[in-house]
Amino acid sequence: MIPDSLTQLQYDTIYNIFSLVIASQLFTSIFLVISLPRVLPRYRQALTVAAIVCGIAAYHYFRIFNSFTEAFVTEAVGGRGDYVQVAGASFNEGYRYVDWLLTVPLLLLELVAVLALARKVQSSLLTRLIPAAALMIALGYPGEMASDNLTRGIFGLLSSLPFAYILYVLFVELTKSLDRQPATVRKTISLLRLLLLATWGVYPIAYLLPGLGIDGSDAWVGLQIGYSVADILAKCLYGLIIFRIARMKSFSDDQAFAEVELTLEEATSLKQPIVQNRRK
Ligand SMILES: *C/C=C(C)/C=C/C=C(C)/C=C/C1=C(C)CCCC1(C)C
Repeated sequence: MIPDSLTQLQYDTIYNIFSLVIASQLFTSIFLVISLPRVLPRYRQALTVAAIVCGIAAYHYFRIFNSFTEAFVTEAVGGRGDYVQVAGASFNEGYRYVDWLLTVPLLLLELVAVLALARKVQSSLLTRLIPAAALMIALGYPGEMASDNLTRGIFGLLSSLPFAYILYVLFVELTKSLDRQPATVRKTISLLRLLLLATWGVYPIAYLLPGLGIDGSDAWVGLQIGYSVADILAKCLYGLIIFRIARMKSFSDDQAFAEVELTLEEATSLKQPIVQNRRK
């Protein structure tokens, strides 16, 4: 599905988007590591995993970026002209799948870890979510690498089955554990879940583009933009919301910590829900 040539505009757009993804992933990762002391120890695992996810993605985007600049070249003076694939080099679309195979299960781990559920509930969720996530990515890979639309369609469909199962676990099973979370946290978790749905939903749509009869290189550029923007939202923004949840839970668990971290006014306004939580 990789086109033989790209216009100057298409090349520049992809080049700049990849660069944006590297900066976003790298610095979100650093921010999350620096922010570890700003939550209670019991929530640090979730933040560590979030930082690792962004770090892994930053690494893979370096590789993707290099693969892209090696695969497409122009002969035009000053680089103003079409870019064509060099003989002997090709853009490696597979890097994304290596990245997702690691990061998608970790994103689900992040979510479950920040909830700090009872150990049994936690492991029951994870033993279902993690294999389903790995299966979803593994089944998508042969479709993405295939050069015909039929193979692409079949594996896309197969990969959608574990995807549907993940959504079922998150929106039906997980809901049962939410009523034990503090009220403010519950709202943020629902928001996070919607973000997950909205951003993860972009991947299968971008995957479909080459099959929709759009001109080859336009569809491919659309797919790269779709995956890249979704990666920023599903990893960076998601990680930052996890951080916010961990902060809120830290404050509601420990008044002394809230008093150190917040202004006096903010800490006092928290007192009510904290007392209620302690009683439970
Ligand atoms: C950070 C990367 C993330 C969150 C990647 C998520 C990827 C998906 C949800 C991919 C799903 C796919 C389907 C449901 C069908 C077509 C093939 C895939 C792999 C694109």
